Amino acid sequence: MTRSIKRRCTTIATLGVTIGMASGAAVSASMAGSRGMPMGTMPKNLPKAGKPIAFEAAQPLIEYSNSAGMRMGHGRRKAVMFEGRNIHIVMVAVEPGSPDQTFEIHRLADPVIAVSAGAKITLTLLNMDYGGTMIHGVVIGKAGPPYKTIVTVPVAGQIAEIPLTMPRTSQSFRTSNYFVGTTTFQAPSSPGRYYYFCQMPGHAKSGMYGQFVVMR
Ligand SMILES: [Cu+2]
Repeated sequence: MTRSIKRRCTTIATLGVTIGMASGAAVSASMAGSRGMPMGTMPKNLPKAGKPIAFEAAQPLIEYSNSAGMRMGHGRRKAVMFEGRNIHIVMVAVEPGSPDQTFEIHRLADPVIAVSAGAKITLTLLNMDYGGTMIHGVVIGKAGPPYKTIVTVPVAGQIAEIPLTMPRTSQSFRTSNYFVGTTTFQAPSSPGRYYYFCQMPGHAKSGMYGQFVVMR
């Protein structure tokens, strides 16, 4: 085992403990399975908030979301880890085929997101949902479940917020336009557990949230 792989396994084992994974061995095995995955390229010019984009413009964001970071874990113990000082995360709100009121990364619904402490993070939300009330945003802070119907923001320990974004404009995915929100923030300098959730009334309460873990 090379030193860099050993270091990485240690990091992941630490994270595994943090998020309650069964064993270091299981974590290492799942890590091995995700190595060498092709990674999408982050589009250079992000769409402006409130300006709808076409399906063709949404595609690169979806591809990036499905490939960036290291996917770990199985079943309910699912996580996507982002290492480094400069991190770009794209979350999709209700990717096609996903359950209602969920966030997707790597097509995992509401995975644990793990980032390096102190990293500069650009977080982008692409809303692929459809329907009048399927408005979604993201808040990251210390406030965890259970959530009330209305979660007043800012919450305790809030570190990031993407304002509510509108649902896609038509039933058909190909002819629809999509709304995107982006924010940039710095991850806390010390390890800790935070939560990301949707601030649209009722959504976090219905399960639209996940853990946001700051690693060493
Ligand atoms: Cu929502």
